Amino acid sequence: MSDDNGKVQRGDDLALQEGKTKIKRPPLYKVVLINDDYTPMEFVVHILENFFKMNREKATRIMLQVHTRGKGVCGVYTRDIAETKVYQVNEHARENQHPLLCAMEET
Ligand code: TYC
Repeated sequence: MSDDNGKVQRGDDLALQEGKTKIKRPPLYKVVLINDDYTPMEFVVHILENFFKMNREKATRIMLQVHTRGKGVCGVYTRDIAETKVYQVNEHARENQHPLLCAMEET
C-alpha cells in the first residue's frame, strides 16, 4: 500500500520515493511597451488593438500611459505566449520602420 508522500516497499529490493502529486502554476510574464519619441501614437494604438485585442478606448489609455510614464503593461501571459507576442510586435514595428520596443518582465 502507499499514499502520495512516502516510501513504498515493493518486495525486498525496490524502494521508490513517490513525490507529492503537486501541480505548480506556470510562472507569468508581463508584456510591456517602452516609450520612444518617434513611433506615432496611432501605430501604438493599432498594436494594442490588433496584438492584444483591446478596444479603442483601452488601447488609447494604455498608449497614453506608456507615453507619459515611460512604460505600460499590455498583458500577462505564460512564457511561450509572452515571447511570441514580443517577437510579433517588434517584427511588425520593424516592418513599418518604427523603433517601438516591446519586452517581457517577470511578474
Ligand atoms: N511617444 C510617442 C509619440 O509622442 C508615442 C508612443 C507611445 C511611442 C507609446 C511608443 O510605446 C509607445 N509619438
